[in-house]
Amino acid sequence: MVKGVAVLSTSEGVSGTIYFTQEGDGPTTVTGNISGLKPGLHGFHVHALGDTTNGCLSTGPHFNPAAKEHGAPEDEIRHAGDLGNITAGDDGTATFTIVDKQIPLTGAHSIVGRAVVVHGDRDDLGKGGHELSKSTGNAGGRVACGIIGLQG
Ligand SMILES: [Cu+2]
Ligand SMILES: [Zn+2]
Repeated sequence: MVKGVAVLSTSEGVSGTIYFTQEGDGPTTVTGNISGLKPGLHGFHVHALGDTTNGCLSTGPHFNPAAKEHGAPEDEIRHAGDLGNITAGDDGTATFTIVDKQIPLTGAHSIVGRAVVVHGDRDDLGKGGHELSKSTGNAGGRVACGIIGLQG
């Protein structure tokens, strides 16, 4: 079992911790608890870089080793980092579990050392018809992010 963790940091009052586990070559399970969000849906992605020198802006685009267009987690055509949306309740807290096969913690396409990013708006999953739909899901600003590191 390989484990990872990302502690979110932000300038906008959002906080949370995201945990990752992977057994062998199996899917990765992502569990998180994030507070301080606006109620509703928020795009949630793995971005390519673990660089927060300029806050969440410097984490680069969505992690996309297969050079595909943006999509939904269940789509054939998607970025590896496309984890869809998380939902914050009326209290601004999102608690979630995501199981995904494209975000391993080991190997050539490992997400360790990259970043998780939470967006201000809903990810349209590539289907919104906006000029940004096929690249970012038009999910708005980056309200929180954290670098994915190994956990013991
Ligand atoms: Cu993103
Ligand atoms: Zn994407």
